[in-house]
Amino acid sequence: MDARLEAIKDTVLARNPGEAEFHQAVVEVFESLGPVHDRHPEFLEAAILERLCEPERQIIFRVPWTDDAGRVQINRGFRVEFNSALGPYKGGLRFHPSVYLGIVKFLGFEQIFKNALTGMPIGGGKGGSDFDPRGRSDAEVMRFCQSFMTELYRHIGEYTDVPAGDIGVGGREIGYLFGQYKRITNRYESGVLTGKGISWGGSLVRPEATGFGTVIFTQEMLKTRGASFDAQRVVVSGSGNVAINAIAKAQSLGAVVVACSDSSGYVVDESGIDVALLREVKEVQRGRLKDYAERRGGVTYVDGGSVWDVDATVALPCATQNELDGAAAARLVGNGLLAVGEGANMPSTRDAVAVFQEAGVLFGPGKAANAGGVATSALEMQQNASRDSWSFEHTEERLTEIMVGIHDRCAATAEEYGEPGNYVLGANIGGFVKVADAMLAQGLI
Ligand code: NDP
Ligand code: 2IT
Repeated sequence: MDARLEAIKDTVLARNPGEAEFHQAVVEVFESLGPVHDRHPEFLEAAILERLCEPERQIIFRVPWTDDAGRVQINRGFRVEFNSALGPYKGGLRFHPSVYLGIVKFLGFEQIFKNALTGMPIGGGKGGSDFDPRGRSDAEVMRFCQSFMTELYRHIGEYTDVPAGDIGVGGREIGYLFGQYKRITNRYESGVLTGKGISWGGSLVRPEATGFGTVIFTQEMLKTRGASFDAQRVVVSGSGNVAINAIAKAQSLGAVVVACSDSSGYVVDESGIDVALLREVKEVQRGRLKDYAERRGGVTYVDGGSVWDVDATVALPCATQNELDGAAAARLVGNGLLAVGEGANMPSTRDAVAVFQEAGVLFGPGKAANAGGVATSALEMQQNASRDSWSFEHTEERLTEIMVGIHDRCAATAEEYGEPGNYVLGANIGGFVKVADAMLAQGLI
């Protein structure tokens, strides 16, 4: 790392102790930014990096609620409003027991650059709670969401901060959150949340957008080697919103997705995952992948283990951070891997990224490859602002244009900085310069 940046990085790490994931995200970005500061010493003079690493605002609050047995439960809620240089804070809410400030900050930090890369007018933020929705009734989830919003409502707004979904937060949760916001504020402020239901202000394609976008980005990377998804053997991790829609899109382009996973195990389905059945088991019944395996029949279900043991030509990690380590990356490379498109945020460890890059595997980092979700959220905001709703075809066309644009911008930036094919460098520099320019223009705030 550039020595000037190293000193700033050390200060950032020291003043945010114990936030391992945030440290990882910061270090990865800083490693790309040396050459930018050679060209733009004004960024150093204006302390752009120091300011970027310090969220504009961090909110931590108590979320009390009662479970179905009448017992009082207490969770912790977070919203980190990281950077508003390009637009209102924008980013999802994650409900998962592992959530703590370090996770929310890594996600919010990544979101700044991701949102800049989309070319849409959105700043970066993220939030969530250590609430675990798994095994909770609809009534419990509703009471939790209502309590969460009873604090959050005062911090958000169409022009201020616009949350959406992430792990554990989908259409059901956004519905309860929106209902409570509307009730407290007495405003039908559609643009305050994205990922809404289609009949009450949501956008077509938003549910599919992250997974679809990841595959579109990966397809663009494959094209640079004269390849496509057709006949690729694909492994996807996770079986949630992003994973299911990545599987659907990859298979629609002629790939065979032979495996996917959840936190309990993975399934190998050599004839290709049955997306309709997977949707029914996961989205309608809120079941487990094991249930899919039982209903599908003739497939292998592995309890525990690593889905990355399954050989593939394309890997799409779509579950969670640090789920693919150096050893898994080496196994995948040994098995003939061509490309990785990150549907999740930071799913590959730093070791894994190094293994992929040294082996010449096409590697699309999450902040570029999974930007289709937030980009379509921005399209939802556009539709809300103009009180309009677009067709599926039109919205998907916009998503495709945006993903191809992100790919091309990352590729062109990597080339401009002398490292053609390095999408990590391209994404970090491309996103950073846009935000840094805006921060410079807006003065010391
Ligand atoms: P979902 O809650 O719909 O699905 C998450 C999936 O990942 C589930 O299969 C879950 O398994 C698995 N998973 C979650 N945590 C772990 C863990 N600690 N270990 C192993 N498996 C785990 O979330 P999404 O699909 O929305 O999100 C997946 C990833 O994509 C996240 O990294 C998210 O930040 C990222 N992302 C999401 C976007 C969106 O629009 N939703 C946009 C951009 C990125 P189980 O059910 O067993 O917990
Ligand atoms: O990580 C992400 O980009 C998301 N969870 C989606 C954020 C959004 O505002 O749609």
